[in-house]
Amino acid sequence: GEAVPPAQRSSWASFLKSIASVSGDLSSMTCPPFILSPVSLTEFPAYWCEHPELFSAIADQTTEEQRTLAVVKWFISTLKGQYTSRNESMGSEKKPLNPVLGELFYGKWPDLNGRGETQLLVEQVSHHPPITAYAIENKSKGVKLIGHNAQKTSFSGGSIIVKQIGHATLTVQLPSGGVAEYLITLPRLRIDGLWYGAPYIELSESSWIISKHYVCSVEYKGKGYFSGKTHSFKATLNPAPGLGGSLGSHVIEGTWHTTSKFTSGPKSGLEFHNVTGPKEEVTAIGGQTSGEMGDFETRQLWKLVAKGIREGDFDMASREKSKIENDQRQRRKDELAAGTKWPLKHFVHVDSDPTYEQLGKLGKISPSTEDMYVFKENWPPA
Ligand code: 0T9
Repeated sequence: GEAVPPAQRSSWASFLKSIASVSGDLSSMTCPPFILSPVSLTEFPAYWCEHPELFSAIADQTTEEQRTLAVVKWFISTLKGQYTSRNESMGSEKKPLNPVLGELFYGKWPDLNGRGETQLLVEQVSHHPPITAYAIENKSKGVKLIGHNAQKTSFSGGSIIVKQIGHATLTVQLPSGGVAEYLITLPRLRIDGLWYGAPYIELSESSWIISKHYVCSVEYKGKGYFSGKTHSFKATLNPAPGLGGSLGSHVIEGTWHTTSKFTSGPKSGLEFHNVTGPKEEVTAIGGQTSGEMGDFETRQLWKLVAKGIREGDFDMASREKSKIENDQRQRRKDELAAGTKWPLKHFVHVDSDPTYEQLGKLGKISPSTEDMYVFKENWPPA
């Protein structure tokens, strides 16, 4: 392909050959250097809050209908960062650093214009398969997102198909004293452009946002489908079964990386979301404070590997990466010998999630149950 540096063409070709045969987990495969990203997957949950004001606005709504629309608007507005930002910052999708067990990333978005501070906490809760758990919370507004994600990959028609495993739950503390809960599931990804060495993501199939009042399905299509445009979506919001009455239905259509509008319902014709403006990067915290997070803070841990990748010193990058991997292997060996297990810091694994099961029934969600990582609430000391 055109984007592949001449010296790396044969290694890219053999990488492509091997992904066709390896299925399930691509995270630990060796790639040619041009496709490596210096950023670990533990930093990805920050994409959920690139628009902190949309996250906090969820708390400011006064009706179920408005609150649901605010949740959907925040969700759709995160997709641009989640799925196109590596193309924008690095020219194509790249292979992220594969987090080690116990890797941590903490961050925050400051209080501005009364929206309150939002905190981010991420922990790598499994290495094989890779599973990342996160908590994002705006305490002053009472809005909290807890979730985890993993991927199952396969190869089909020249593309990598990524099935996302895991889900998130958004909770909102209501002035009445109650709590509104929203189950959020994740779309399927297709990674195209591999042949040319310029991978990019398109979303497909559907994901859901479900509360006890509303069921919202989001359908994703790429070029050549209902709008003919890349990154198209159609969100359909309907009152949960048996809850017609005062709750209205809405359909929203557009492209998730730009704008969308209501195409059916009482707001038909009005703009829904618009992410053509600036986004807000997270401020990483703890990278400089050793001790509490120590060497497991992601930017600390990967510092020299990332430097090597950024500066084109791939010998250093791979040497430093091997050091990290050897250290991990030794830790697992020691734990096995001692009959101990690496303790998770912020999460507890449970086999099923009642919120997922109950709300999931209202949509066409499979599987019917999923495990989850319960957040222990021991927020890092300031
Ligand atoms: C959760 C997101 C996820 C993580 C990444 C598939 C992928 C790892 C998972 C799903 C976030 O909320 C959203 C965005 C991008 C996803 C990554 C894209 C990607 O390519 C990697 C996989 C593991 C690879 O690195 C495949 C090999 C590579 C050469 C293709 C660029």
